[in-house]
Amino acid sequence: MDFHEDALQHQFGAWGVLGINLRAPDIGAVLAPQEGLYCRQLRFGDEHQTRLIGGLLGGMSVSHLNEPIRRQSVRKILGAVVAPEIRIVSMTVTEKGYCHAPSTGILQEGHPDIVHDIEHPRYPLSVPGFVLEVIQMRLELGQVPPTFISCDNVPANGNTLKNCVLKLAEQVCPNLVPRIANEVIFLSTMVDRIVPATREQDISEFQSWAGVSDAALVVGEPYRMWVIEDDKRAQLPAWHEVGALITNNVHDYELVKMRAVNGMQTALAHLGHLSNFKYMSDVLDNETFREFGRTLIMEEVLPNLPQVSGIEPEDYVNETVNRLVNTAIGHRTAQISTDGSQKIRHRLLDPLYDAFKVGIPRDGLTIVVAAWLTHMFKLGGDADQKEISDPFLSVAIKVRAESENNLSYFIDELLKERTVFPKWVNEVPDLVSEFKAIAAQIWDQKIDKILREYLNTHQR
Ligand code: CS2
Repeated sequence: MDFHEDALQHQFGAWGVLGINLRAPDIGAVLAPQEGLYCRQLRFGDEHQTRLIGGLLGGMSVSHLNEPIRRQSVRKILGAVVAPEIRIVSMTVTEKGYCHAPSTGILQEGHPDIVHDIEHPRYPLSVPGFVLEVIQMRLELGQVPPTFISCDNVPANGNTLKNCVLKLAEQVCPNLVPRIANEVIFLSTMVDRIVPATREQDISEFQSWAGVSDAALVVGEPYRMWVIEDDKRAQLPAWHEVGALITNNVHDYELVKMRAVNGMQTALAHLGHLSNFKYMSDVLDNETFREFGRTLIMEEVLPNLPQVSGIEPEDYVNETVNRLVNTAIGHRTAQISTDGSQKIRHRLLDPLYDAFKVGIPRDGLTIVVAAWLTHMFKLGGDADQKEISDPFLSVAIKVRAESENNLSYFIDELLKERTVFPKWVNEVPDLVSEFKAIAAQIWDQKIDKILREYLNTHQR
């Protein structure tokens, strides 16, 4: 919303925003008493900068009270989105929201929400199901569908969404497939700002400072970057006038951000969570962890990243470290570790494979994947934990039970899961045995020792 507010300030136009939540919380109920207004607060150290966001015209949410009410709320939302004045549907869905296999990017047709949406396309549960229904309704009315803009951490997110929607359309409305493929605009974007889930503590601090309570408060860091795929057919607000970059090179920006920023976050979040650090700033406060994160990205990831204009690689990594140090935003290691199975391919596994192929060090990446496997072993043994959710957790719980607490067996079995792990994981020489050896040490609480040894052999 920040870029959008800037764009409205720069060039006011008919570009209001309707917020829609397909899952909790009920954005309409939260925003109604505040007349659609909320604040976003950027924090770094002791500094903060607060802005009242005015471009949001209202909010709607799917109700999950029961199925008839859910269906009613879904149709109401679809009715609002299908109105011709809606020209853009931008979305930030989590990695799992695409219902695709992270290892291939292809829609999982057996996913329960997709099975549902094939049977009941008018009352969709999934994001691809919603998008398809909006497109169908617009085309039935003889109107141009809106432009879909994906704003999340799925690489080639626009294309991924398009492919998922097309795959679903093959089942639901095969006659529309060519029109969707040729006429509907799906834009990919790279978006970067750390915005942790708002805590009660943030709301009460804000209240003491501002004298008013804001139930919809958003707290984030000052840094921001938004890179949008250039498609001359799309009509967009003046985002490009206020710092958003429109380019036909969005993929390279995504790759750099995904592997350097998100890669470092995921690596340190899993290691940090296993070491009982609550916040990322606590992890970064520890010199061994911080230097491990920096060295890992500098030596094992940067050499395989493309050059993109405006980004100087080493400065970018140092800036990333400085962003993660930020103690003023409470980014929980558990939040980043959530849905790790959906994140590790692009953030850690692909960089590991690339490092292996060109023959540069990959031992740090091996450590962090081993940490993720150990993390899953730990979570798989604790069916009652609620801190971290992951669609893959049920598999981890099952395999952990079958393993009779044998970590090595657990790793062998987990690596067979092709929705998460590409085949090459079992083909890179020694990789699996390295995972097992490191995981055993991590399980013995030797993370600090492992990271120190790594740093000793990677003295810069
Ligand atoms: C984080 C991201 O929770 C996560 O997976 O890695 O939300 C991250 O903070 C943003 O992508 C930063 O732009």
